[in-house]
Amino acid sequence: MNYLRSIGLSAACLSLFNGCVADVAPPEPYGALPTEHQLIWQHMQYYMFIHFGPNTFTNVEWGDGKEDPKVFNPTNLDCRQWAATAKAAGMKGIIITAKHHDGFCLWPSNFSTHTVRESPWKEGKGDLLRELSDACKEYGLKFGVYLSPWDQNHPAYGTPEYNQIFANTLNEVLTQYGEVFEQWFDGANGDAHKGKKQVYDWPLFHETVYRNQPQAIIFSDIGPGCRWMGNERGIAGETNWSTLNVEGFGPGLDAPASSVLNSGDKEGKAWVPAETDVSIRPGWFYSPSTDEKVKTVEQLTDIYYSSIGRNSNLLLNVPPNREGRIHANDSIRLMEFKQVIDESFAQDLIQGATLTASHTRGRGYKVSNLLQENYDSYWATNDGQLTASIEIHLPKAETFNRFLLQEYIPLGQRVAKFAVDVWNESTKDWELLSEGTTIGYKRILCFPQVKAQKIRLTIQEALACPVLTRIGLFKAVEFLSVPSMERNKEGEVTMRCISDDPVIYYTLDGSEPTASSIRYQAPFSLPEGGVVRAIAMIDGNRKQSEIATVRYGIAPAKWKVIAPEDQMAGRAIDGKGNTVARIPSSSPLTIDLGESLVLKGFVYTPANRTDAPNIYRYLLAVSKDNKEWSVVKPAGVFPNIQNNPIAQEVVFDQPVEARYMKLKAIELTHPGEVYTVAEIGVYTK
Ligand code: FUL
Repeated sequence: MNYLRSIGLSAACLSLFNGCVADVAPPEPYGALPTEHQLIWQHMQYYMFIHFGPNTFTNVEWGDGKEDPKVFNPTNLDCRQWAATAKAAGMKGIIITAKHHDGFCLWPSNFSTHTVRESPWKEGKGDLLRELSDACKEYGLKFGVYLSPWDQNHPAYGTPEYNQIFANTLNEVLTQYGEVFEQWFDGANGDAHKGKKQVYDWPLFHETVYRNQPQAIIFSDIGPGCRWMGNERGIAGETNWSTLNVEGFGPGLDAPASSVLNSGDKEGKAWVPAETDVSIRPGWFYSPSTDEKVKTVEQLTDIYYSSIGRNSNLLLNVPPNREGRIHANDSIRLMEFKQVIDESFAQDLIQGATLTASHTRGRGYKVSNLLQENYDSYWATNDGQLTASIEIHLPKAETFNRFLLQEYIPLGQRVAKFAVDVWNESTKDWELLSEGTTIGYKRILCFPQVKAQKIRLTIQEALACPVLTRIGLFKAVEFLSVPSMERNKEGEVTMRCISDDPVIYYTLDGSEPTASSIRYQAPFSLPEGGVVRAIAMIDGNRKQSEIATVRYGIAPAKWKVIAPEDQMAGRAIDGKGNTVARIPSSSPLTIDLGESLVLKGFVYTPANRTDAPNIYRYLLAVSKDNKEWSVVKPAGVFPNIQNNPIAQEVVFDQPVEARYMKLKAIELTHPGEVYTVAEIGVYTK
């Protein structure tokens, strides 16, 4: 009997990842499951994206493939500096844009004549993929490759031959540089509606990847390895299933709606976890104009919680500059960000707590497993037991603002709804602290600081018996929010700070604000525009926020929309970026500036949604009298506006004098009867 029992036990142990003494069989896996490689990838959590190429040197986000390769000439390129920065930032790998939409190859490809070989860098003898893959090996980082199927340079693009050529280039990057952990296929295609059409041979591309790099995770809108999470702002869905229904969908134009990519599909048939790709700067490529616009530590920390804290990996883009180095502003920010995360999660306040569960599967699945760092030891309930609660009793009352949960995903993603309560000693009752839907690999709930000794997690809905591997409680660093600014149509600037009622100081000459700058007391007038920089301080100026910098053009006080004659069109010039004008596609937007101005450029702020019908191609004309028009931009493009709908600043080749301005939409991101304009501005300085 004993003998049989011991055989039974070891069979249960062997059959499971749980690696512990289990006297009951482990839960059956549920639904779609991660592969071994997807699991390894998920544990990576955080890695670097590098956008580098001709666009680095030309101030554009999307080159058109006609650039002279001579523009690519980094003066002091150092991939070891990139790798050292990524390593010090706590990242686990680097993915490089080996070929972006302009077709320029960062390695001397035999299948293109638009490569580093044709550039002056290292007299055409350089190979950037070699240098970066070597640096990654040296620093113990994984190496990944981005390749854009959309290619505006290759003469074969748009013909059936192109697919094989693309597979050949893929073959080159996958065979010459060692192991590739992720192959990134960009679904963006600015020629999708007009221009050259190419039907991609995805089975051929996938086969090429898996033949050479069987472990590689293939990224695209729909995987199969991991998926785009639907926006470039760093915000994964609060509900985020790692499962997705891919049947009938494809990458790019054929992808599911971005809202679906954002949250995945409950009970989706395939395991395609989310990856959050976002840039540390407003654009993906370096530009000197964004040196002061590197995301703040507070913004990066918010992104951490809305990506890694919501069951997604984080792919953070850090674009090297024209020297070929990561700019100090970016690397300093990365280190500060790491310090905040390290500090926030250094001490798990749950250590020493007593945990009691309403249900437990049996030996080997005990609730105290949740306190262990070991991912492979977990707590579970019996099959069919889909709800449960766990009480956490801390040795003493603690103050915390984060609650961390992890599911044991080798057995599938299960939890669909849960709540966290704290025990109120005065009312002698539970009080709801926070609620959530999915957990997945990692979920971090954020809430204002609370002090409690007893906390309760209730799993209210699960697709199969819950299987959790970790609970954590933390007191994370809280920021004094940067001041937010708003300017109305008349040019009056109002500043606000959401936290703590601080003192705000600002400057108008571009210099860094300090406690001796102008103290904000009431809205002030800035009709001619300029740069406003502001900082918030509390505690006798001991605690400071980061600095907010906003550049304003001339205020639209005297402006009128003269076409179309719809009152709603006025929203395009009301000074508010959150009110959106919807203009009939056939109608240009014509604005009377109320006086003659010398214009140096303009800015189009689109509706901030990836599914909005924003302007992609446009024509811009100006006039002194509303009769004779001269065209300033006959064929303008707002690159990447669909995926990254941020303000589009356009600088004119030379200043023009005008009283009237006409913006005509030539092509929309989503063709239809209307297009959207949140705001139009002009620069005169
Ligand atoms: C987008 C591209 O169009 C951008 O240029 C960038 O590469 C981003 C990561 O993906 O779809």
